[in-house]
Amino acid sequence: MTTLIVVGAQWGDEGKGKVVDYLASQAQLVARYAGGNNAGHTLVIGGRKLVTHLVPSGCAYPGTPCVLGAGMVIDVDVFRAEVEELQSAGMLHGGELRVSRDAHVIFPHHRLVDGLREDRAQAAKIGTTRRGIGPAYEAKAGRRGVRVRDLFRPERLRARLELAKEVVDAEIARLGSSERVDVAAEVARASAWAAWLGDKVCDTGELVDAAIRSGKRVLFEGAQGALLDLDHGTYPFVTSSTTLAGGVCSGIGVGPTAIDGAWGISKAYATRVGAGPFPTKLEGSLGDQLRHAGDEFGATTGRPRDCGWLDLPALRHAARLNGLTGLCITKLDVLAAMPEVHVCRAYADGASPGDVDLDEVVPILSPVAGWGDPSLRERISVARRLEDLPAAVRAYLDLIADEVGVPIALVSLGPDREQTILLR
Ligand code: 2SA
Ligand code: MG
Repeated sequence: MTTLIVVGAQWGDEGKGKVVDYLASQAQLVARYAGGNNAGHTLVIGGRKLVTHLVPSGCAYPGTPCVLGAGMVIDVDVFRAEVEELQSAGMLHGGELRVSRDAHVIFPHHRLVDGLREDRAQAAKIGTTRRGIGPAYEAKAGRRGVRVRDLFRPERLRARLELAKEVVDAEIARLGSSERVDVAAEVARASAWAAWLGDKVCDTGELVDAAIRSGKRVLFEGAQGALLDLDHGTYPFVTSSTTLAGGVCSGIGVGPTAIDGAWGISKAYATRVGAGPFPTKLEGSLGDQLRHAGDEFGATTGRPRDCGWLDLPALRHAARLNGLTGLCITKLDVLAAMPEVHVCRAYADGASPGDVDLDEVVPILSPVAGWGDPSLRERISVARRLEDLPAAVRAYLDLIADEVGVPIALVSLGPDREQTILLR
Protein backbone atom coordinates (compact mmCIF):
# COMPACT_ATOMS: atom_id res chain seq x y z
CA MET A 1 0.00 0.00 0.00
CA THR A 2 1.62 3.28 -1.00
CA THR A 3 -0.85 5.83 0.35
CA LEU A 4 -2.60 5.34 3.65
CA ILE A 5 -4.86 7.65 5.61
CA VAL A 6 -4.91 7.38 9.40
CA VAL A 7 -7.97 8.97 11.04
CA GLY A 8 -9.64 9.11 14.42
CA ALA A 9 -12.78 6.94 14.48
CA GLN A 10 -14.27 8.35 17.71
CA TRP A 11 -14.12 11.87 19.25
CA GLY A 12 -10.40 12.44 18.90
CA ASP A 13 -7.53 11.38 21.19
CA GLU A 14 -7.66 7.80 19.94
CA GLY A 15 -3.88 7.57 19.69
CA LYS A 16 -3.28 8.88 16.16
CA GLY A 17 0.07 10.36 17.19
CA LYS A 18 1.42 7.04 18.36
CA VAL A 19 0.09 5.08 15.40
CA VAL A 20 1.37 7.59 12.84
CA ASP A 21 4.77 7.70 14.56
CA TYR A 22 4.89 3.90 14.41
CA LEU A 23 3.84 3.66 10.75
CA ALA A 24 6.04 6.60 9.70
CA SER A 25 9.14 4.42 9.97
CA GLN A 26 7.93 2.91 6.68
CA ALA A 27 6.73 6.17 5.10
CA GLN A 28 8.57 8.56 2.84
CA LEU A 29 6.26 11.52 3.45
CA VAL A 30 3.78 12.33 6.22
CA ALA A 31 1.09 14.98 5.72
CA ARG A 32 -1.61 16.60 7.81
CA TYR A 33 -4.59 17.90 5.92
CA ALA A 34 -7.03 19.53 8.38
CA GLY A 35 -7.38 21.21 11.74
CA GLY A 36 -4.77 23.20 13.58
CA ASN A 37 -3.31 23.42 17.04
CA ASN A 38 -6.54 22.22 18.59
CA ALA A 39 -5.01 18.78 17.97
CA GLY A 40 -2.71 17.22 20.55
CA HIS A 41 -0.84 14.18 19.26
CA THR A 42 1.25 12.43 21.87
CA LEU A 43 4.38 10.53 20.88
CA VAL A 44 6.55 8.55 23.28
CA ILE A 45 10.01 7.97 21.89
CA GLY A 46 12.56 6.17 24.00
CA GLY A 47 10.53 6.90 27.13
CA ARG A 48 10.38 10.63 26.32
CA LYS A 49 6.91 12.12 25.83
CA LEU A 50 6.39 14.74 23.11
CA VAL A 51 3.12 16.41 22.21
CA THR A 52 2.71 17.87 18.72
CA HIS A 53 -0.10 20.22 17.76
CA LEU A 54 0.71 21.27 14.20
CA VAL A 55 3.78 19.30 13.15
CA PRO A 56 2.84 15.91 11.64
CA SER A 57 3.64 12.90 13.82
CA GLY A 58 6.24 11.71 11.31
CA CYS A 59 8.67 14.26 12.71
CA ALA A 60 10.85 11.71 14.51
CA TYR A 61 12.30 10.36 11.25
CA PRO A 62 15.08 12.57 9.89
CA GLY A 63 14.73 13.22 6.17
CA THR A 64 11.02 12.31 5.97
CA PRO A 65 9.18 15.37 4.64
CA CYS A 66 6.42 16.54 6.98
CA VAL A 67 3.70 18.49 5.22
CA LEU A 68 1.14 20.93 6.64
CA GLY A 69 -1.55 20.94 3.96
CA ALA A 70 -3.86 23.59 2.56
CA GLY A 71 -6.83 22.44 4.65
CA MET A 72 -5.10 23.38 7.90
CA VAL A 73 -5.27 26.56 9.95
CA ILE A 74 -1.91 27.58 11.36
CA ASP A 75 -1.03 29.68 14.39
CA VAL A 76 2.52 30.54 13.39
CA ASP A 77 3.65 31.47 16.92
CA VAL A 78 2.53 28.06 18.20
CA PHE A 79 4.07 26.34 15.19
CA ARG A 80 7.39 28.08 15.71
CA ALA A 81 7.52 27.25 19.44
CA GLU A 82 6.71 23.63 18.65
CA VAL A 83 9.36 23.37 15.94
CA GLU A 84 11.97 24.89 18.25
CA GLU A 85 11.09 22.42 20.98
CA LEU A 86 11.31 19.48 18.61
CA GLN A 87 14.62 20.81 17.29
CA SER A 88 15.99 20.99 20.81
CA ALA A 89 15.03 17.31 21.11
CA GLY A 90 17.17 16.62 18.02
CA MET A 91 14.43 16.54 15.35
CA LEU A 92 13.62 18.56 12.24
CA HIS A 93 17.13 19.70 11.44
CA GLY A 94 17.03 18.52 7.82
CA GLY A 95 14.54 20.94 6.27
CA GLU A 96 11.74 18.36 6.57
CA LEU A 97 8.90 20.84 7.10
CA ARG A 98 6.78 21.98 4.18
CA VAL A 99 3.86 24.37 4.68
CA SER A 100 1.11 24.94 2.15
CA ARG A 101 0.90 28.41 0.63
CA ASP A 102 -2.86 28.01 0.82
CA ALA A 103 -3.25 27.08 4.49
CA HIS A 104 -5.07 29.73 6.50
CA VAL A 105 -3.46 31.70 9.30
CA ILE A 106 -4.83 32.03 12.83
CA PHE A 107 -4.49 35.57 14.17
CA PRO A 108 -4.82 36.78 17.77
CA HIS A 109 -8.30 38.13 16.98
CA HIS A 110 -9.47 34.59 16.12
CA ARG A 111 -8.35 33.36 19.53
CA LEU A 112 -9.99 36.35 21.19
CA VAL A 113 -13.37 35.69 19.54
CA ASP A 114 -13.18 31.95 20.29
CA GLY A 115 -12.49 32.63 23.97
CA LEU A 116 -15.12 35.37 24.33
CA ARG A 117 -17.79 33.14 22.81
CA GLU A 118 -16.93 30.28 25.13
CA ASP A 119 -16.97 32.64 28.14
CA ARG A 120 -20.32 34.11 27.20
CA ALA A 121 -22.10 31.01 26.00
CA GLN A 122 -24.22 29.21 28.53
CA ALA A 123 -26.41 26.54 26.96
CA ALA A 124 -24.64 26.85 23.61
CA LYS A 125 -21.16 26.20 24.93
CA ILE A 126 -19.19 23.96 22.56
CA GLY A 127 -16.22 23.47 24.86
CA THR A 128 -13.70 24.45 22.20
CA THR A 129 -9.97 24.46 22.75
CA ARG A 130 -10.07 28.31 22.50
CA ARG A 131 -7.27 28.21 19.96
CA GLY A 132 -9.15 30.32 17.37
CA ILE A 133 -9.89 27.34 15.13
CA GLY A 134 -13.60 28.05 14.51
CA PRO A 135 -13.16 31.78 13.80
CA ALA A 136 -10.24 31.09 11.42
CA TYR A 137 -12.32 28.58 9.41
CA GLU A 138 -15.24 30.98 9.53
CA ALA A 139 -13.07 33.69 7.96
CA LYS A 140 -11.93 31.20 5.32
CA ALA A 141 -15.49 30.24 4.38
CA GLY A 142 -16.48 33.93 4.49
CA ARG A 143 -13.68 34.72 2.02
CA ARG A 144 -12.02 37.16 4.36
CA GLY A 145 -9.30 34.86 5.67
CA VAL A 146 -5.55 35.30 5.37
CA ARG A 147 -3.55 32.54 3.71
CA VAL A 148 0.09 31.76 4.34
CA ARG A 149 0.97 33.20 0.92
CA ASP A 150 -0.56 36.57 1.93
CA LEU A 151 2.01 36.92 4.71
CA PHE A 152 4.63 37.53 2.03
CA ARG A 153 2.74 40.43 0.41
CA PRO A 154 2.29 43.17 3.03
CA GLU A 155 -0.02 45.39 0.97
CA ARG A 156 -2.36 42.56 0.14
CA LEU A 157 -2.19 41.38 3.74
CA ARG A 158 -3.16 44.82 5.03
CA ALA A 159 -6.17 44.86 2.69
CA ARG A 160 -7.22 41.36 3.81
CA LEU A 161 -6.95 42.34 7.47
CA GLU A 162 -8.92 45.56 6.91
CA LEU A 163 -11.68 43.43 5.39
CA ALA A 164 -11.59 41.04 8.37
CA LYS A 165 -11.57 43.94 10.84
CA GLU A 166 -14.99 45.20 9.69
CA VAL A 167 -16.62 41.92 10.62
CA VAL A 168 -14.49 40.95 13.60
CA ASP A 169 -14.62 44.30 15.43
CA ALA A 170 -18.41 44.18 15.35
CA GLU A 171 -18.34 40.62 16.70
CA ILE A 172 -15.88 41.52 19.48
CA ALA A 173 -18.10 44.48 20.48
CA ARG A 174 -21.19 42.26 20.44
CA LEU A 175 -19.39 39.90 22.78
CA GLY A 176 -18.86 42.78 25.19
CA SER A 177 -15.13 43.41 24.82
CA SER A 178 -13.52 46.77 24.13
CA GLU A 179 -10.59 45.21 22.24
CA ARG A 180 -10.31 45.79 18.49
CA VAL A 181 -8.28 44.31 15.65
CA ASP A 182 -5.00 46.24 15.42
CA VAL A 183 -4.18 45.94 11.73
CA ALA A 184 -0.75 47.60 11.99
CA ALA A 185 0.32 45.29 14.82
CA GLU A 186 -0.93 42.22 12.96
CA VAL A 187 0.90 43.26 9.77
CA ALA A 188 4.11 43.69 11.77
CA ARG A 189 3.64 40.31 13.43
CA ALA A 190 2.96 38.73 10.06
CA SER A 191 6.19 40.03 8.58
CA ALA A 192 8.13 38.28 11.36
CA TRP A 193 6.13 35.11 10.65
CA ALA A 194 6.94 35.33 6.94
CA ALA A 195 10.64 35.75 7.68
CA TRP A 196 10.63 32.65 9.87
CA LEU A 197 8.47 30.53 7.54
CA GLY A 198 10.62 31.47 4.53
CA ASP A 199 11.38 28.55 2.26
CA LYS A 200 9.27 26.08 4.26
CA VAL A 201 6.35 27.46 2.24
CA CYS A 202 5.53 25.82 -1.10
CA ASP A 203 2.81 24.21 -3.22
CA THR A 204 2.43 21.15 -1.00
CA GLY A 205 -0.28 19.61 -3.21
CA GLU A 206 2.25 19.41 -6.02
CA LEU A 207 4.87 17.99 -3.65
CA VAL A 208 2.58 15.25 -2.33
CA ASP A 209 1.26 14.43 -5.80
CA ALA A 210 4.80 14.07 -7.14
CA ALA A 211 5.70 11.78 -4.21
CA ILE A 212 2.67 9.57 -4.91
CA ARG A 213 3.39 9.44 -8.65
CA SER A 214 6.94 8.34 -8.02
CA GLY A 215 5.69 5.44 -5.87
CA LYS A 216 6.71 6.84 -2.47
CA ARG A 217 4.85 5.68 0.59
CA VAL A 218 2.74 8.55 1.87
CA LEU A 219 0.91 8.67 5.18
CA PHE A 220 -1.94 11.15 5.77
CA GLU A 221 -2.59 12.02 9.39
CA GLY A 222 -6.09 13.12 10.40
CA ALA A 223 -6.90 15.33 13.37
CA GLN A 224 -9.72 14.92 15.94
CA GLY A 225 -12.21 12.14 15.13
CA ALA A 226 -15.15 11.12 12.94
CA LEU A 227 -17.84 12.27 15.35
CA LEU A 228 -16.29 15.75 15.50
CA ASP A 229 -16.51 16.18 11.72
CA LEU A 230 -18.14 19.44 10.62
CA ASP A 231 -20.49 17.72 8.15
CA HIS A 232 -21.07 14.30 9.68
CA GLY A 233 -20.31 14.65 13.39
CA THR A 234 -22.56 15.51 16.34
CA TYR A 235 -23.27 19.02 14.99
CA PRO A 236 -23.04 21.66 16.43
CA PHE A 237 -20.69 19.98 18.93
CA VAL A 238 -18.01 19.47 16.33
CA THR A 239 -14.80 21.10 15.20
CA SER A 240 -14.86 23.42 12.20
CA SER A 241 -13.02 21.23 9.71
CA THR A 242 -13.24 17.82 8.14
CA THR A 243 -11.92 15.00 10.28
CA LEU A 244 -12.75 12.24 7.80
CA ALA A 245 -10.60 10.39 5.30
CA GLY A 246 -12.45 12.11 2.46
CA GLY A 247 -10.96 15.40 3.60
CA VAL A 248 -7.50 14.34 2.45
CA CYS A 249 -8.31 15.13 -1.15
CA SER A 250 -9.50 18.68 -0.59
CA GLY A 251 -7.15 19.34 2.31
CA ILE A 252 -4.03 18.30 0.42
CA GLY A 253 -5.00 18.88 -3.18
CA VAL A 254 -4.87 15.35 -4.60
CA GLY A 255 -7.59 13.29 -6.24
CA PRO A 256 -9.42 10.33 -4.69
CA THR A 257 -7.75 7.92 -7.11
CA ALA A 258 -4.46 8.61 -5.30
CA ILE A 259 -5.64 6.91 -2.09
CA ASP A 260 -5.09 3.21 -1.35
CA GLY A 261 -6.51 2.71 2.14
CA ALA A 262 -7.81 4.26 5.33
CA TRP A 263 -7.22 3.03 8.86
CA GLY A 264 -9.38 4.24 11.71
CA ILE A 265 -8.07 4.46 15.24
CA SER A 266 -10.27 3.64 18.20
CA LYS A 267 -9.50 3.24 21.83
CA ALA A 268 -10.63 -0.01 23.44
CA TYR A 269 -13.08 2.31 25.26
CA ALA A 270 -14.37 5.80 24.46
CA THR A 271 -13.59 9.35 25.52
CA ARG A 272 -14.84 12.79 24.67
CA VAL A 273 -13.69 16.28 25.66
CA GLY A 274 -15.87 19.36 25.22
CA ALA A 275 -19.67 19.45 25.14
CA GLY A 276 -22.01 17.25 23.10
CA PRO A 277 -23.63 13.81 23.19
CA PHE A 278 -21.68 10.79 24.42
CA PRO A 279 -24.06 7.81 24.74
CA THR A 280 -21.79 5.40 26.65
CA LYS A 281 -20.32 7.96 29.06
CA LEU A 282 -19.67 6.63 32.55
CA GLU A 283 -20.66 8.82 35.46
CA GLY A 284 -19.14 8.48 38.89
CA SER A 285 -16.26 6.41 40.13
CA LEU A 286 -15.94 4.01 37.17
CA GLY A 287 -15.51 6.98 34.86
CA ASP A 288 -12.93 8.50 37.20
CA GLN A 289 -11.10 5.20 37.38
CA LEU A 290 -10.91 4.95 33.59
CA ARG A 291 -9.76 8.59 33.31
CA HIS A 292 -6.94 8.00 35.74
CA ALA A 293 -5.92 4.62 34.35
CA GLY A 294 -5.79 6.07 30.85
CA ASP A 295 -4.41 9.50 31.83
CA GLU A 296 -7.34 11.02 29.97
CA PHE A 297 -6.61 14.72 30.06
CA GLY A 298 -6.55 17.02 27.02
CA ALA A 299 -3.15 17.06 25.36
CA THR A 300 -3.69 20.68 24.34
CA THR A 301 -5.77 22.16 27.15
CA GLY A 302 -5.27 19.71 30.02
CA ARG A 303 -9.07 19.38 30.39
CA PRO A 304 -10.30 16.12 31.91
CA ARG A 305 -11.89 13.92 29.24
CA ASP A 306 -15.19 12.14 29.83
CA CYS A 307 -14.74 8.37 29.63
CA GLY A 308 -17.07 5.49 28.78
CA TRP A 309 -17.43 2.07 27.22
CA LEU A 310 -16.73 1.31 23.59
CA ASP A 311 -19.67 2.34 21.40
CA LEU A 312 -19.81 -0.12 18.50
CA PRO A 313 -22.76 1.49 16.63
CA ALA A 314 -20.82 4.78 16.62
CA LEU A 315 -17.66 2.99 15.48
CA ARG A 316 -19.58 1.24 12.70
CA HIS A 317 -20.85 4.63 11.59
CA ALA A 318 -17.30 6.01 11.61
CA ALA A 319 -16.12 3.04 9.53
CA ARG A 320 -18.80 3.81 6.98
CA LEU A 321 -18.07 7.52 6.87
CA ASN A 322 -14.36 6.88 6.33
CA GLY A 323 -14.52 3.77 4.14
CA LEU A 324 -12.17 2.13 6.60
CA THR A 325 -9.99 -0.74 5.40
CA GLY A 326 -8.40 -1.39 8.80
CA LEU A 327 -8.99 -0.72 12.48
CA CYS A 328 -6.29 0.16 14.99
CA ILE A 329 -7.30 -0.53 18.59
CA THR A 330 -5.34 1.39 21.20
CA LYS A 331 -5.11 1.45 25.00
CA LEU A 332 -6.06 -2.19 25.51
CA ASP A 333 -3.75 -2.17 28.54
CA VAL A 334 -5.76 0.66 30.10
CA LEU A 335 -9.06 -1.16 29.74
CA ALA A 336 -7.48 -4.11 31.53
CA ALA A 337 -7.08 -1.94 34.63
CA MET A 338 -10.87 -1.80 35.05
CA PRO A 339 -12.68 -4.01 37.56
CA GLU A 340 -15.29 -4.82 34.89
CA VAL A 341 -15.70 -4.11 31.19
CA HIS A 342 -18.86 -3.42 29.22
CA VAL A 343 -19.45 -2.72 25.57
CA CYS A 344 -22.33 -1.21 23.63
CA ARG A 345 -23.28 -3.40 20.67
CA ALA A 346 -26.53 -1.66 19.82
CA TYR A 347 -28.82 1.21 20.81
CA ALA A 348 -32.38 0.60 22.03
CA ASP A 349 -34.98 0.18 19.28
CA GLY A 350 -32.24 -0.48 16.75
CA ALA A 351 -31.48 3.25 16.48
CA SER A 352 -28.46 4.07 14.37
CA PRO A 353 -26.23 7.14 14.49
CA GLY A 354 -27.14 7.93 10.91
CA ASP A 355 -30.87 8.32 11.69
CA VAL A 356 -31.10 9.54 15.27
CA ASP A 357 -29.26 12.30 17.12
CA LEU A 358 -26.82 10.71 19.54
CA ASP A 359 -28.31 12.66 22.45
CA GLU A 360 -31.51 10.62 21.97
CA VAL A 361 -30.14 7.10 21.82
CA VAL A 362 -30.12 4.67 24.73
CA PRO A 363 -27.10 2.37 24.62
CA ILE A 364 -27.60 -1.31 25.43
CA LEU A 365 -24.56 -2.38 27.44
CA SER A 366 -23.35 -5.93 27.81
CA PRO A 367 -20.55 -7.20 30.03
CA VAL A 368 -17.43 -8.55 28.33
CA ALA A 369 -16.36 -11.88 29.77
CA GLY A 370 -12.84 -12.56 30.98
CA TRP A 371 -11.87 -8.98 31.84
CA GLY A 372 -11.66 -7.43 35.30
CA ASP A 373 -8.61 -9.56 36.15
CA PRO A 374 -5.77 -7.40 37.59
CA SER A 375 -3.07 -9.57 35.99
CA LEU A 376 -4.36 -8.74 32.50
CA ARG A 377 -2.73 -5.32 32.32
CA GLU A 378 0.81 -6.59 32.72
CA ARG A 379 0.21 -9.53 30.36
CA ILE A 380 -1.17 -7.18 27.72
CA SER A 381 1.55 -4.59 27.97
CA VAL A 382 4.37 -7.10 27.40
CA ALA A 383 2.68 -8.99 24.54
CA ARG A 384 4.40 -8.62 21.19
CA ARG A 385 2.37 -11.06 19.10
CA LEU A 386 -1.38 -11.59 18.89
CA GLU A 387 -0.90 -15.11 20.30
CA ASP A 388 0.68 -13.62 23.44
CA LEU A 389 -2.52 -11.78 24.30
CA PRO A 390 -4.90 -13.37 26.83
CA ALA A 391 -7.83 -15.19 25.18
CA ALA A 392 -10.38 -12.69 26.55
CA VAL A 393 -8.51 -9.85 24.89
CA ARG A 394 -8.34 -11.63 21.54
CA ALA A 395 -12.06 -12.37 21.79
CA TYR A 396 -12.68 -8.66 22.41
CA LEU A 397 -10.71 -7.75 19.27
CA ASP A 398 -12.66 -10.34 17.25
CA LEU A 399 -15.92 -8.91 18.56
CA ILE A 400 -14.91 -5.41 17.44
CA ALA A 401 -13.84 -6.56 13.98
CA ASP A 402 -17.04 -8.60 13.53
CA GLU A 403 -19.40 -5.91 14.74
CA VAL A 404 -17.74 -3.15 12.73
CA GLY A 405 -17.07 -5.30 9.67
CA VAL A 406 -13.49 -4.09 9.33
CA PRO A 407 -10.37 -6.17 10.08
CA ILE A 408 -7.99 -5.22 12.87
CA ALA A 409 -4.80 -3.82 11.35
CA LEU A 410 -2.88 -2.86 14.48
CA VAL A 411 -3.20 -3.06 18.24
CA SER A 412 -1.48 -0.80 20.73
CA LEU A 413 -0.68 -2.14 24.18
CA GLY A 414 0.94 0.91 25.74
CA PRO A 415 2.44 4.27 24.83
CA ASP A 416 5.82 3.03 23.59
CA ARG A 417 6.57 2.17 19.97
CA GLU A 418 7.51 -1.37 20.99
CA GLN A 419 4.08 -1.90 22.54
CA THR A 420 2.48 -2.38 19.16
CA ILE A 421 1.36 -5.38 17.11
CA LEU A 422 1.02 -4.83 13.38
CA LEU A 423 -1.36 -7.29 11.76
CA ARG A 424 -1.62 -6.12 8.16
P1 2SA B 1 -12.28 23.46 18.43
O1 2SA B 1 -11.26 24.03 19.36
O2 2SA B 1 -13.11 24.55 17.77
O3 2SA B 1 -11.75 22.49 17.44
O4 2SA B 1 -13.32 22.67 19.38
C1 2SA B 1 -14.52 22.13 18.86
C2 2SA B 1 -14.80 20.75 19.39
O5 2SA B 1 -13.75 19.86 18.97
C3 2SA B 1 -13.18 19.23 20.08
N1 2SA B 1 -11.74 19.02 19.90
C4 2SA B 1 -11.07 17.98 20.37
N2 2SA B 1 -11.51 16.83 20.95
C5 2SA B 1 -10.54 15.96 21.35
N3 2SA B 1 -9.20 16.21 21.27
C6 2SA B 1 -8.76 17.36 20.69
N4 2SA B 1 -7.48 17.76 20.82
C7 2SA B 1 -6.91 18.02 22.18
C8 2SA B 1 -6.31 16.74 22.72
C9 2SA B 1 -7.99 18.63 23.07
C10 2SA B 1 -7.58 19.21 24.41
O6 2SA B 1 -5.62 16.08 21.97
O7 2SA B 1 -6.55 16.36 23.88
O8 2SA B 1 -6.41 19.28 24.80
O9 2SA B 1 -8.51 19.68 25.12
C11 2SA B 1 -9.70 18.27 20.18
N5 2SA B 1 -9.60 19.44 19.52
C12 2SA B 1 -10.86 19.89 19.35
C13 2SA B 1 -13.40 20.20 21.24
O10 2SA B 1 -13.31 19.57 22.49
C14 2SA B 1 -14.80 20.69 20.92
O11 2SA B 1 -15.75 19.72 21.32
MG1 MG C 1 -5.37 14.41 21.04
